[in-house]
Amino acid sequence: IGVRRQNTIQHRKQLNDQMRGQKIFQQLNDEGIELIFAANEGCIEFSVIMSSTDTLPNFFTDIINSLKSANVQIAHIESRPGKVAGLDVLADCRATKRELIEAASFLTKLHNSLTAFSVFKKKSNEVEVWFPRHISDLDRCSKCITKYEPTTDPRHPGHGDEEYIARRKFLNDQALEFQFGDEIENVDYTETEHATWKAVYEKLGDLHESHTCSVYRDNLKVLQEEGVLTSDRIPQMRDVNKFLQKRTGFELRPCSGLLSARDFLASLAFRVFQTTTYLRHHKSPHHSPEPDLIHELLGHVPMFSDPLLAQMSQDIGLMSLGASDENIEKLATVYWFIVEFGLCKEDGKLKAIGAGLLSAYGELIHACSNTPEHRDFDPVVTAVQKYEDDDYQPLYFVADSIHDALAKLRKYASTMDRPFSVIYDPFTKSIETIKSS
Ligand code: HBI
Ligand code: FE
Repeated sequence: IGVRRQNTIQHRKQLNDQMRGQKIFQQLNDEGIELIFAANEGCIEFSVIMSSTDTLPNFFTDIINSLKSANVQIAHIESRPGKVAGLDVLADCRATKRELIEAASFLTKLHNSLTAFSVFKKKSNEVEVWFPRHISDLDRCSKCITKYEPTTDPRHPGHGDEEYIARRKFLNDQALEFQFGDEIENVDYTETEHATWKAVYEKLGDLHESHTCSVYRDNLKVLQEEGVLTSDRIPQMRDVNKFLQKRTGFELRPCSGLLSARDFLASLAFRVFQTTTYLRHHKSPHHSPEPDLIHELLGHVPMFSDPLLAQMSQDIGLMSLGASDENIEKLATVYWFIVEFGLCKEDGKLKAIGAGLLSAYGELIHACSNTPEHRDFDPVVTAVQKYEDDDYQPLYFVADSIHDALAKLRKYASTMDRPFSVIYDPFTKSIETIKSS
C-alpha cells in the first residue's frame, strides 16, 4: 500500500482557501499523491482522516452516507475539533481501492467544505510482543513494579525502619545480579529473620489439619521429613530446588520484588518460579502486603511439588506468552484466584489450595469461614472478576479439586485467541511456535 503523506496545516489551509468539494479530491490526485495503492484490488484496512469546516451533525451524516454508498465498512469512527477549524473525523475502515475512491468522490460532491481526505495504512493491532523462547531469556524478565515499597509506602510494616529497608535492598540487589546458569548464592539469614520464619511456621501449623488441602499437607510432610523445611532454620533456595527438581521439575529463581504480571507469568511457562529472598518485617509476622520468602516457601513450594498444580501453573504461563495486555490481565486474575487464593472442597469442607492463604494465618481462617462469598471456579467468570489486593478478599472461588481446575483451565485455554500456538520442549527448555492458519 502506498500511503500519502499527511497534510501539513499549511497545506490544509491552502486547500481550504483555494478549493472546495470535488476539486480537493482531484488536487490530491493531481499532485501525484496517491490516495491508496494496493498491489491488488482486494480489501485493505486503513484509517482515514476527513476534515471539514462544517459542524458535526451535517458532516458526520455525510461521511456515513458516502462510505455506506460506496460499500466501505466502518470499524470505528470518532471526531475531534479540527486543528485548523471545524471538525476532524477519523475512521478505521475496510474497503477496496475502488470503493474508497468512490466514497471520497461521493463525499466531495456532498460536502462542500471538505478540506482534507487523508488515508493511512492502519496500524496493525497484532503488534508482536517479545517473549522468552528459552529459559535463559528469563534474564530479561525481571521487571519489577513498585507497590507497597517500605521506602515510600506508610502501609508497609517496614516503613521508616532503615535497617529493614537496607536489608531488603541488599537481598534484592543480590537477586537482581542472578543470571541463568549461575549457582544460586546461599543467604546468611539473621537471627531476627529465622525467628520471624519460626513464628509464622509454627502458628500456621495449627491450621494445617483443619484448613489446608491434602495436597498441601502431604507435600509439606515430605518436605519436613526430608529436612528441607524445618521450623528452626530458613532453608536455602538451592536445597529447595533439589527437592522440587525431583518432584515436578519446578525451580525457584531469585527475583527482587513484585514483578510485572507478564514477566512473572512468562517464567512459569518454563517451570521457573521467580522468588523473593527478603522476609516480611518482624513486627508483623502474620501479614505481609507483598510477596516475601515466607510466602514463597510455605505457600507455594509445597503446592509446586504437586504434578497437577505444577502443570496448571505452567499452562497459565504458556498461555501468557505473546498474549495481548487484556489476556495477560485475565490470566493474572485466574492465577490470583486459583494459585494464590483458591479453595477446594474436601470431605464437604472448604480447604485452601492458594499460596496466599496457605501463608497467611488470618486470611486462611477468613477464607474458609462463612463470612466471604464462595463461588464455583469457572475460568471464564473468574478471569474478569475484580480482586482486592490490600485487604482480605470478599469473594473466593472454589474448585472441586486441582484436577478439576486444570481441566477447566485447559478448556478455557482453547478459547484464548493468539495467532500462533506454543509448544514447550522440556529437553531444551525452549518454546516453539506454530502459526495458526
Ligand atoms: N511477582 N515476585 C512476584 N511474586 C508473585 O507472586 C507475583 C508477582 N507478580 C505478579 C503476581 N504475582 C500475580 O499477582 C499475578 O499478577 C500473576
Ligand atoms: Fe504468590
